[in-house]
Amino acid sequence: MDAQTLENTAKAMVAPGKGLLAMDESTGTSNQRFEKVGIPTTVEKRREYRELILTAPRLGEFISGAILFDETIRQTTEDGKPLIKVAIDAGIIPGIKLDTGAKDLAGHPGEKVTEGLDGLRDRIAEYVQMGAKFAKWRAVITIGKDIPSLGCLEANAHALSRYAALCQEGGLVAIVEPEVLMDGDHSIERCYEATEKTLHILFDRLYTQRVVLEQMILKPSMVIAGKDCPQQASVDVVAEATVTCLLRTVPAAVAGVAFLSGGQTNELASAHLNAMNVRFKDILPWPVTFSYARAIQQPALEVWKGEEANIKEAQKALLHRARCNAAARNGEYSQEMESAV
Ligand code: 5MM
Repeated sequence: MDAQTLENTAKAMVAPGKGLLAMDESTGTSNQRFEKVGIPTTVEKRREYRELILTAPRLGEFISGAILFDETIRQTTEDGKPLIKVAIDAGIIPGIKLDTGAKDLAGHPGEKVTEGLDGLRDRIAEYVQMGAKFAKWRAVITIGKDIPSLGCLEANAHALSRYAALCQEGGLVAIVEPEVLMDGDHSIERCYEATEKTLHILFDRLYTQRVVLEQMILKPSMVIAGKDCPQQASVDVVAEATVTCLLRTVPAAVAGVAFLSGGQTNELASAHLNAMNVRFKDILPWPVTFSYARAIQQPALEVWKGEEANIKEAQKALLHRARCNAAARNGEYSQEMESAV
């Protein structure tokens, strides 16, 4: 794969007015989300749901790429069309989750390291053969008493960098996702410190592993107070803290920044992204967009409930969030858009 092709793919993933749809929930996560709304946790229901998403009319107007799970990339629509082909025909670039999950980090109670490096070169070759153009790997960083530790940050940065280098060697754009979790009652200041340290160490390791920054997308969490913190910062404060943190840590050569939503409400995830693009558009060195899972999918899942009769309404709900976030990518989102469903 030549360098220019990877750079072009990365640019297309963060194109104006578009962002990424994360639909790569592993079976366990998908089951948890289905159970909450009473949907049977079967392979067939997951297939139906992913078909509902990828066949949503006009999705490709707002979604540049979709991150798929291994099960999904091998599935077809009810009438036999490969789901990856459905994405491509809708103008959506197909990507694949490559990590195999976050596991307990030995010697570091309460912390995780993401696994999946063994055999990765061969898995990449298979997914490239199937038509994937980019990949994703997520590291999980927890804020708590005396954590995150240096050991956790270094182990995850090492794995993310090895993964990204293998992707580029094999012909995939790498989405590098270090997620600082919102779980807990920590302040926005603590989140800032943890995120800054995470990103400093990560970009040091990406350099060491010779990862080409122009061929990767950073998928960070926003700098935000923990879910249980009584003092939640305003939209403007979150936007400013996040942009400040990224400007201090993320090289300008990175192809783009695509945030995860991390458990924020749908509307706040849109509002925060919008505020960054409105207030800092003149100084952001990279395109700043979304790579949301819950903040795009959740309303659709709740409308669908696993019933065929609800598919069209669920697709409308999905498209609404995709449209709101695509507007936020351009700094054109407004609260009024929420009532225009
Ligand atoms: C879709 O969820 C992804 C992780 O799934 P597993 O934990 O099941 O492996 C996750 O990486 C997701 O892509 C991002 O965190 C974005 O999701 P949110 O919901 O935070 O926007």
